[in-house]
Amino acid sequence: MALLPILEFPDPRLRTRAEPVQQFDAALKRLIADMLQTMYAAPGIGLAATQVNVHRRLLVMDVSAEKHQPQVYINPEIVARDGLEVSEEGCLSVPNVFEQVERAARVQVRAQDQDGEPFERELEGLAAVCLQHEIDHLAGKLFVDYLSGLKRERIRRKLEKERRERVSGAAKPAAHASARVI
Ligand code: GNR
Ligand code: NI
Repeated sequence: MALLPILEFPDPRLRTRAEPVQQFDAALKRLIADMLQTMYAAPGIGLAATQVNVHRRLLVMDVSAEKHQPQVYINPEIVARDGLEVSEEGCLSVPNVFEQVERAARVQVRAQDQDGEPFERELEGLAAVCLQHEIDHLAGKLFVDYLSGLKRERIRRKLEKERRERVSGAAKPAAHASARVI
């Protein structure tokens, strides 16, 4: 298993539309295992393939308290939605940003499992929110797209500043590094 790097807003690769999964093979099972490990390590409650720069229609989630109920959705489609609910969302691709987003309160999803077997499931609460958030990723959409342009620009500037500081901080040796090695 491997931890996969997660793309961060405003990386343009997050805007890619994912293509359907067609091969239910060993490589797909390895990708699912890697995505679950990456999601649990982050830690997050969901992860879409788009976020790890794989542009295929697949996502994983685990909204259980104990984090032992992995769910895998391949080629997911929402076939029915009902009600509206506002809740606070975050995203591993938009670190440390939390904003209110309105979504359908309940959804019915049709998808395939890792062997290609079709199934349908009704979700509500956090699972419904998470699934809609992940399906958006597969269409190149981020939760910040529901905010005002002004708010999104502010978030973009904050993340780009943090990234610049991370990069220059990593390049700079610690003040007493040479004293320590000698
Ligand atoms: O870990 C995550 N938490 C979360 C909280 C509220 C609404 C959606 C999410 S999904 C997010 C992980 C992630 O970025 N998935 O794409
Ligand atoms: Ni996300």
